[in-house]
Amino acid sequence: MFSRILIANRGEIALRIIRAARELGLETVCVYSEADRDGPWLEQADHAVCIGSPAPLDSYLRIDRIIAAAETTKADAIHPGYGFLAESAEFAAVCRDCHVEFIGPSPEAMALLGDKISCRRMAKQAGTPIFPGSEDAIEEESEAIEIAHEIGFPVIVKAAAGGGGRGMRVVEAEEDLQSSIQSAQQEAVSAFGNGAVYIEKFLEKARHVEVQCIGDKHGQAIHLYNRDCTSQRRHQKLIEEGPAPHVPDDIRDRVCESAAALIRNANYAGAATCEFLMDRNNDFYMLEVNTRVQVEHPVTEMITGVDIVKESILVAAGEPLSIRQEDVSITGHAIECRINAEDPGRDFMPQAGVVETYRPPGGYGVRIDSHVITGYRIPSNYDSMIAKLIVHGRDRNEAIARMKSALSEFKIGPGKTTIPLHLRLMDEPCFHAMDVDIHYVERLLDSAPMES
Ligand code: MV4
Repeated sequence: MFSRILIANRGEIALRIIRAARELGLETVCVYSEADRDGPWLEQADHAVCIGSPAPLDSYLRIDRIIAAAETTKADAIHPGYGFLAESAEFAAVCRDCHVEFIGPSPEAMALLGDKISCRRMAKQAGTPIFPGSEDAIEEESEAIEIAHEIGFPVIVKAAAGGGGRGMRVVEAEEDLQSSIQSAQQEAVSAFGNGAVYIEKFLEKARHVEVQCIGDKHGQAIHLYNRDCTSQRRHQKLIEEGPAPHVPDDIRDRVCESAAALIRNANYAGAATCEFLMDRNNDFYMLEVNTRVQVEHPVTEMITGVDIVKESILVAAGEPLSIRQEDVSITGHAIECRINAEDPGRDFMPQAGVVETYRPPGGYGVRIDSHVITGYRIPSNYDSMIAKLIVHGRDRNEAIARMKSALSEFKIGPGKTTIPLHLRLMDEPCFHAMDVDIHYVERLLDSAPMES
């Protein structure tokens, strides 16, 4: 087992990792930027090392400085959290070369699943459902036309190295195919340094359902059931819940088991999430695999009782998974609302500045993951998420009622937050009925904007 881990992240996830490490009896080192000098989470760490100026490229993305901090503080492992270097195979490889354990998958497993063309190939072998489409990168316009006619328009052109909605083109008809492939290739080269693109069937209306998985270094991998993340805006999730509502048990189990098989076949150690779209017939199609712990992992912790962050540290240290698949079961329902320092009435304009009022809710079944305290100054350099409010209930209706109560109790100011939007969504009939698709929040906001 490790004795000291370095946390290459900030904010709520840094605090979440500190708490998990402390429970395991491990010391923690946080690296931080000059903008985070007064970060409240740093007080909870055993050591803190400044690694540069506020711009992420000068601090949280500086592999050399993070490794130097690990060496000078004698940390034996690095947890990357999410964002920043979490999905950098290069960072994982440098950690290995420097004899510090990367808390996450091997660079090989990360590369295999991070490239969406090889991930699709792995998924096919594991029996994980994918969209009909190309098996290799598009080399010639003629193959693209052939595949597009096979699967039928509309199709979508995607970058193998893309993700989170970057480098995609929807193509409605053959005459637009070539130009879309070319522009997607160009965008992929400049954004990711890899111009490989592929095509698959485009699905217009769908729900976003994902499967939480975790693997160890002994060839074991299990799933921790699923979450629905359909409530999103511009590829930023707003609400996540689990288990995903209205997925029949037999389909859920089949998809979850296929996701665990994919992770197992990739020799994957650590937490992973397989993302899917689900159509109105409850058919599933894998989109991509996220090779890191996710923002919404608490939803799964609340319904399974598995501490995903602790488990990911243990498997990185070489421990076998502490639970077997047959020991994982779901209790009740959990919902997470992301509280962002943004004004939903002004196109989600970021609200940097001092938090003068911070009164979080509490009570039975309420969990807050946040690094914020009264007087905290939100820097303008980073993500605007300042808290995650997670509630657990015996069923979905109880969880919704508990979320409404907790949201109404949560006071943050003077800057605006997403709390009023969440209160509105918790009352939407379409949310209650799960009569939703990945575009419903944007449609609601277009038809009736929030007040500022
Ligand atoms: C798709 C799709 C429809 N059909 N693929 C967006 C981010 C990346 N993870 C994949 N994405 C999509 N892939 C096919 N074949 C629609 C999206 C998509 C989306 C997916 C999940 C959550 C929100 C989304 C918003 C717009 C588009």
